[in-house]
Amino acid sequence: MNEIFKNSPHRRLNILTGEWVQVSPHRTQRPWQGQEEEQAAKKKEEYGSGCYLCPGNERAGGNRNPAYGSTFVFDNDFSALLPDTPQDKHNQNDLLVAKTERGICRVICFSPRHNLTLPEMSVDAITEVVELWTVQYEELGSKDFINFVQIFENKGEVMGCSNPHPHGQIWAQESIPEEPMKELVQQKTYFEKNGRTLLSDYLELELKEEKRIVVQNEDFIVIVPFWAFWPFETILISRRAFGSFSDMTSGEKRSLADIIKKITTRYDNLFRISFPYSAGFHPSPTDGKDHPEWHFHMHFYPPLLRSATIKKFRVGYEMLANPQRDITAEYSAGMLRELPDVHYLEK
Ligand code: H2U
Ligand code: ZN
Repeated sequence: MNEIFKNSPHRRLNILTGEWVQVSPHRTQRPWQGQEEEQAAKKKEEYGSGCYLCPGNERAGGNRNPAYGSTFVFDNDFSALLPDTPQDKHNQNDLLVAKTERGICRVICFSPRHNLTLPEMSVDAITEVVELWTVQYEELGSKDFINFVQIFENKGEVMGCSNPHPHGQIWAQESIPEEPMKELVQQKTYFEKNGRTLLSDYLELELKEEKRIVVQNEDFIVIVPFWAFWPFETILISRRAFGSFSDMTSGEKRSLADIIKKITTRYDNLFRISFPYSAGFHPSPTDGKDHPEWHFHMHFYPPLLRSATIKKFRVGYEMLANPQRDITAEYSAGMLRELPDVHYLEK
């Protein structure tokens, strides 16, 4: 890429969604401030008596958790989607359009220990979480009316996470939701034209250029995507082109656990805090069709910009016109790449 792009306003195409991001690198001529507003790391208790996710405790809905020893999954007590919704459609002059939506929402506890987060868990323990995601993807995806299984984690209060106990969610539903739908269109178009998955060709280019790669292992690579919108956004892509959890070998499952530990550790090390984000997988749809175009990946969308407390706001121009960022993807990738693999709390 020409030097012009280093210092001049430009737009970058998100090839997975077909949408553009405005990049304004000239605004970051000011040097990196790097404040480390270290939040007093109060060590939380291993068990929270008031926590609705801890083993043996009662949840808000009145159900009681078993004394689970590793992972635990339950139907969300306040599910946004319900499996037995009666089916109906509404259309008034193509102006007022609605349809009912069936689905299932679940909550997954990653560990019985209240005071852990993914980067603080062992690769073995994270592998158990990967196994559970696989079982859930398969069980929910095999249901007739479930065409997409969205697995995700909200981490940190700024991301609206309601409880520090390590957990994630699953929303499985009838429709393919908006983000995966855009990715389906883009990946399909590319595959039909080139006979290869969009992300394998993208990965090949990134491996050649190297400047946006954060960390990699035998089976997965984490990149700050060329089109990143969030300051420290990353995408985790499998080296091998496969579609979902069901296609992973046991070696790849362990590798996935390993790379998740590596990227989340770097995130925590960046500002020396438990780094907030929303992250989730995009596996192939479970609509009963073949998806040779679909390439398994995971997105991390962290809201922080310059320190533990300075967050990027999606306001003004971004709400009304277009997503925008200042620091380039290359710059963010460099910062994350230079951080150690060992968690700052682990000495
Ligand atoms: P977060 O991942 O954003 O923290 O959300 C936690 C979910 O847990 C939320 O969807 C559910 C909420 O409905 N929940 C239960 O199912 N049972 C409870 O006792 C409290 C929270
Ligand atoms: Zn807890």
